[in-house]
Amino acid sequence: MMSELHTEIQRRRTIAIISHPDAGKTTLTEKLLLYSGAIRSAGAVTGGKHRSTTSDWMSIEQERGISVSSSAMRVEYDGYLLNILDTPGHQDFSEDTYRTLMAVDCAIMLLDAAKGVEEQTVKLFKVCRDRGIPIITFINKMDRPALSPFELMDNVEKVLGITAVPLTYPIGDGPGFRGVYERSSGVLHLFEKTEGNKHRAPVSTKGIHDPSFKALIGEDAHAKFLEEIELVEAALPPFEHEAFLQEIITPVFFGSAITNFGIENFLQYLIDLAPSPQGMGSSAGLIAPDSSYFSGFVYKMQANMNKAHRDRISFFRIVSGIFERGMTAKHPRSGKEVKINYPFQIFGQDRDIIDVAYPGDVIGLSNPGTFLVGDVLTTGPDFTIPQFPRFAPEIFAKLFPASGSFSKSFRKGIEQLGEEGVVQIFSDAHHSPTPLIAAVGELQLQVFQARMESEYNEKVKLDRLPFTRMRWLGGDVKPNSATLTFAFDDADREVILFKNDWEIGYHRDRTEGLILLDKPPIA
Ligand SMILES: Nc1nc2c(ncn2[C@@H]2O[C@H](COP(=O)(O)OP(=O)(O)OP(=O)(O)O)[C@@H](O)[C@H]2O)c(=O)[nH]1
Ligand SMILES: [Mg+2]
Repeated sequence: MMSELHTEIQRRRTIAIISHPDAGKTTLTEKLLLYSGAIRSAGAVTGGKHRSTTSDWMSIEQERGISVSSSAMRVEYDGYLLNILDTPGHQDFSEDTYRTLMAVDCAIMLLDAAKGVEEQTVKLFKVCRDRGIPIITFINKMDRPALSPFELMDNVEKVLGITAVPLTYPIGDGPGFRGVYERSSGVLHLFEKTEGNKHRAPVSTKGIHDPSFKALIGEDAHAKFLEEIELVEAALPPFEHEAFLQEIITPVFFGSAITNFGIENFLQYLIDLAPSPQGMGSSAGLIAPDSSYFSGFVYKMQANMNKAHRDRISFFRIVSGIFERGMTAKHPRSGKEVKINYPFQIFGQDRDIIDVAYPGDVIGLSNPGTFLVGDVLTTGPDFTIPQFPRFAPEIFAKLFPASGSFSKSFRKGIEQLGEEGVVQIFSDAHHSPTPLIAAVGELQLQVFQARMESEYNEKVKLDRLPFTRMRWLGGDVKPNSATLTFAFDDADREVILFKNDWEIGYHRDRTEGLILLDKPPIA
């Protein structure tokens, strides 16, 4: 039993793919699925007519070609099991991305080779650092004119403060990008494009002095390339796995997800580099993956993943022990025992019932109404995990059904999408049926409207409200003002909406004992 658990832990890797919008996360995810054999032909996120990838399965994602929600995929490669979580890059959806980062042991940080480290990458990098997640860097879009490899590595070191150690080195860039040089073996991996990039790119491996390689790129380019490699070997620190795990260095890879150049090699490195499932810090101390009891937590909710089922799935990361279908576990938040009869293995939009799962696995649970993000299940001691990040909303609107009638599906849509965190839902001071919705960014409102229409068949109208701040009351003292707008959150805690920071300060100065919090008070 224990040795089964150890073996299964050792062969698992749970990894999130993160970056600034548009660096190619979804495209890379799709290609990792292709190269691991999980899919036969890769869909694409392109400007073209056919837009479909495994991880961007929502219709709004396919229409717009951006990810709005994180998704989970599982692949098997070389005897290893990888749980790959693709995340949205846009900052309006970063709450979802931050939650996903709670569920992984390693992150792939993508950079656009022409742009280097971008604003959103910096924020996500910091979250990984805070959580102690080691980071593998993949420099993508080498098939486009790129910054030089040295500029890119310098950029990573200066902006992020981590030592960049390339394990591969690109051969050319833009139309002249041929493949990558693998430093550990000294071997060149030269690729050829395929029609539509749907299938594996044919690869040939050669030595660096091979005459056919010299002929391929030309004598001058060859001489320059040899010089660069010499410089790399002389100037760069060696790669040390321990320093990577401690986030002192990040291994760097170069490639082009769209043309499949540099992917196979990268997949192998992912398995070698990424740590196996780690324990989780909790109120009961560190929960080790090889604990004798089963435990884990919900990091995400998603409604209507599958038109045939129309249900809500809780994405659950297993932290310790062996999970078996039909087992009963304690749900400490409610104090109840929960039986899990329908655990799923998730693959983008698809799902299969699974019978057994191990630490590191992300499984889908369908227990309607039982779980919220952050909930724990355990067959051992009760524990809670650190609070999930919650962002203070800055955009507010009053919500109406366009039809004028408050139907059952209107209420259901609000409840379920609110639970998912697509937007935050508040009721007004009179608990009237027209709720207030709150969001961090504009795109969230658009996604909410689109999903209300496509998933709940409800056209909704939003009347924007002139507020930019919301605060929870941290005590009994309330500001005495007839002009302020009060509301209640999903747990019936009172909040106040403000037009700006100045207004917050104004009331703080005039009301003795007033406590205003930008996060819900901890119960
Ligand atoms: N030239 C080139 N384009 C690429 C490459 N990888 C992705 N793209 C294109 O870049 C655009 C964005 O790709 P996505 O994979 O959707 O990027 P993403 O990081 O998932 O974007 P978000 O999830 O919205 O943050 C698409 O048009 C892709 O076709 C690449 O290696 N080379
Ligand atoms: Mg994406």
